[in-house]
Amino acid sequence: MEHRDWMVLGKQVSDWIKEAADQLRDSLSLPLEISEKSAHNDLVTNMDRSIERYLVEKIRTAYPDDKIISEEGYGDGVKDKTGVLWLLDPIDGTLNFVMQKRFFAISIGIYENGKGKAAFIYDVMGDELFHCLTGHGAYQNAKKLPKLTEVTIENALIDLSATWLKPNRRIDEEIMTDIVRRSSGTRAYGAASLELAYVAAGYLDAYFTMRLSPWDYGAGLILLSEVGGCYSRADGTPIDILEKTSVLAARPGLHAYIVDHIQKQVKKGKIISEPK
Ligand code: 2AM
Ligand code: CA
Ligand code: CA
Ligand code: CA
Repeated sequence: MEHRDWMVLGKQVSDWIKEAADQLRDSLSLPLEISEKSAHNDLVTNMDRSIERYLVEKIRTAYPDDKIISEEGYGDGVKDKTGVLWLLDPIDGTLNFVMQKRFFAISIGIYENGKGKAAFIYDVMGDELFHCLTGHGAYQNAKKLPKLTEVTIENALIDLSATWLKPNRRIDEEIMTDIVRRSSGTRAYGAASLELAYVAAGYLDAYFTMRLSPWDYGAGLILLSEVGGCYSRADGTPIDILEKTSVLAARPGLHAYIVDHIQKQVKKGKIISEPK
């Protein structure tokens, strides 16, 4: 493989993202074409497709040997982690994009032979770029993010996507009850990449969700690693970046505490299972 200048790539990707974000902001004054995917609240718009097409073309032109996993179908059918792999979500938080016209992000995580190398999560309307080149620190715009410290559950703000509170077969609703009751409070923002970036930035102490795809969490996990955050599947086992998975991300210490809690609940017979 060619020697890659990650600094050059970092500047390039930031530029592409800013251009794509301009297109997204401009689109807010135009009519959107919206269609449903798996459910009434699982949407895709013409802009999800057009931004993905735009970014995929940039990547393919600059780095023709790289592989891409992306949400809207312009990427590759990727079977293994060898080489350079881009995990790309053109709009993370499509429901927010459609309903709120804010709080959505462009998310790009880049892995080399399975190891996180670079991450970019751009809050389009907030004009906030979270990024890192592995080993060089994580940034929120120009501000370097400090390493994460520990926090007790009583002082923790926990982000939970509430979808699992609806009746479903994959998780018992009570599995997190004690954690939630003991915590300082809960939040849910509806854009997984930003929620992971907020854990990395210390605005949230933990994020827990039952079903994400590689393009949702790819960048966020790299960013989190760079500041010493911890992550795993709900039961504490490792995440495979080619798979749909539950994600539990948190400050060190708190992560172990929540995993331990979930494992005890499972021993008592509560159900938690991974997405297919
Ligand atoms: P998306 O907007 O790119 O689809 C919403 O709580 C968060 O979960 C968003 O980051 C959303 O990404 C993600 N998500 C993953 N799978 C989803 C699904 N099937 N339906 C809606 N949101 C999903
Ligand atoms: Ca989607
Ligand atoms: Ca997403
Ligand atoms: Ca998306």
